[in-house]
Amino acid sequence: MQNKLIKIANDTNSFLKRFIKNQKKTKLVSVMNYGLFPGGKKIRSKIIIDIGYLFKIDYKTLIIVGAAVECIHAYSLIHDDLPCMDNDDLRRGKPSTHIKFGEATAVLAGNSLLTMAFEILTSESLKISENKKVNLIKKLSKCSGHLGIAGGQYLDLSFEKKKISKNKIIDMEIKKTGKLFSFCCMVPAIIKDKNMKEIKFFEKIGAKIGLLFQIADDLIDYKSTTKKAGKKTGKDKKKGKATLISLLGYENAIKYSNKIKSDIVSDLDKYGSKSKNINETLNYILNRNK
Ligand code: GRG
Repeated sequence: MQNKLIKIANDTNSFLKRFIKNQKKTKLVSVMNYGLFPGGKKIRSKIIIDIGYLFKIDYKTLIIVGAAVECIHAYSLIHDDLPCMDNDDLRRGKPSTHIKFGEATAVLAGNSLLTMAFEILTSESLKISENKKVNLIKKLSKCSGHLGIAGGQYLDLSFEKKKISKNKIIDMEIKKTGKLFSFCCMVPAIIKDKNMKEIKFFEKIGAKIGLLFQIADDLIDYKSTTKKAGKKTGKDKKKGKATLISLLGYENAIKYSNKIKSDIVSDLDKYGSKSKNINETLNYILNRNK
């Protein structure tokens, strides 16, 4: 698994470096590079590749769409670390972007990464029809805005230090984290021109993967160390974050995440042995320590 992630990370970063090199150099681009490279685990790209494998989609196409997703993800992390959001000074084992370059510059680099995602999806290097590009952009923009990541982040901040129900926590986590995973899971079905029903099926799989991912992330915050995680841990409790661990307790949150994992595995059972790659990724998500 680790070797596969390293290959995907190398291929994604090579694409992104080439893409940025072909643009005019600006001061802001070096700040964007700081947020993007070497980057994180590339788990979202791995999921695009795994689901793409179910439909035999060309690897390069999937890497390019994954690169766009990684830009949105890097943007969300830069903004998430700002003092007005989660106020974290360490990210991916190095000072957060605003610590290194200042808040205003970090905001602008984040915004520029957001728009770069859409530049990538419209670029000529992505060899799919214009119609499919529009469909990908439609979904990605919806997953990123008030119905998705930004809306989920708003709920996350507004839930701090309040008693929040399980359903509301799940809704917030599916928006904040799950929507980008939903997009990743829908990409292959969109590229293969599948019908709405099948696209919706993958959207739901992505929401479950996102929830699983967020619970694992909360478990890392709860039990791991800053050194291992490359970001500050033990923050959720201090900030009074509404998480499934704070509501259900550590053991029950683990039980719940195992149940979500088995649900996803049985949802994908119909793809037979082709689903072994995505199943391997689910195990990685649950057992990772960073
Ligand atoms: C990005 C549209 C948009 C809006 C910004 C700040 C914000 C609004 C949203 C924050 C979303 C956020 C940070 C969700 C948490 C997701 C999460 C668990 C991130 C960690 O992902 P990993 O572990 O990170 O994949 P690496 O470093 O490995 O890439």
